[in-house]
Amino acid sequence: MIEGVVTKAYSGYYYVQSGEIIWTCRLRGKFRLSKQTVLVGDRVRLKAAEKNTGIIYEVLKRRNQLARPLVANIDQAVVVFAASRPDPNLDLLDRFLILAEQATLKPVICLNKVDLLKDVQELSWLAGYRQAGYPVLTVSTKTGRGLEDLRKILSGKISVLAGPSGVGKSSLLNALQPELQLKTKTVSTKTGRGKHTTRHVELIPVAGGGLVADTPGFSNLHLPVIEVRELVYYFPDLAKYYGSCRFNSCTHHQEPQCAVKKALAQGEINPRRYQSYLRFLNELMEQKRRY
Ligand SMILES: Nc1nc2c(ncn2[C@@H]2O[C@H](COP(=O)(O)OP(=O)(O)OP(=O)(O)O)[C@@H](O)[C@H]2O)c(=O)[nH]1
Ligand SMILES: [Mg+2]
Ligand SMILES: [Zn+2]
Repeated sequence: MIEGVVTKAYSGYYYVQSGEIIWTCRLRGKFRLSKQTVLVGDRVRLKAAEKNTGIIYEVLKRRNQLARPLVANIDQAVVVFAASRPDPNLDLLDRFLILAEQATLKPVICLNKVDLLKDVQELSWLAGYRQAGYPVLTVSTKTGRGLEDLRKILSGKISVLAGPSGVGKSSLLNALQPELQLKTKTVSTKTGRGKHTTRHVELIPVAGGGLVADTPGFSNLHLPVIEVRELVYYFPDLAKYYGSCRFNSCTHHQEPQCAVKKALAQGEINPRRYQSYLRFLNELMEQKRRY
């Protein structure tokens, strides 16, 4: 048996990298029966057939699994937004951070297209994420700014580039490795949105070691099923305080002597992040009422 990593899954075929060879594989029949899914990033065992084709017999235990984009065994999630065209959707960013925390991934925030700004300092919301402890990169494929930082972050790890359509995920990989020639498309001038150019998740080797997944953009994210009282754990900037709330059952909304609200009042928590927390709290309560 040969062991390798699934780098792409496409109309019933699985591409498995083992050393220098990419094996084009089908699944053994029992997978279809057991409905077990095979994801990009999965480590698998395959039996070789002719001309670098094979049959996948076994999927090894997953270390983690990210819900959107759907990938397994990732070391790091880099969430990409554009400074402009399309404008950053911070609600979507906060949702993605929750999905990443749920998969026990440490997210890195990458703001691309900073060449479209007069001054990065004007983005006060970025500081809120730095304050929350997330690493933030400001980059541009047009000017080359920050690309070395991105290269360093990707090197030697298995990473996923996630984010809305049109923010420049594929462009960033092309800028780091021009030989990739990944397809990119201009953002629609009418709607200001991307055109969903990348259609499949694909793990790509990074020069100097590591793999990075280019992925299709998303425009909405559902919150995972989380207990209302546990939501705070997914906000590291709020979670620092909740241990000192008066009530164990505190949801940090209307309860008296809430340490989170006290920190907010003292300017230690970014108000925008707290608003996201309340919005998601509401959404989880709605979810619970419906089911
Ligand atoms: N001004 C500017 N434009 C950029 C930059 N990076 C990418 N673009 C443009 O943004 C558009 C979208 O880029 P893509 O790389 O296709 O975006 P994507 O995130 O891969 O989009 P999907 O594959 O649809 O998810 C292209 O027209 C790029 O030329 C940048 O740093 N500055
Ligand atoms: Mg793309
Ligand atoms: Zn509280």
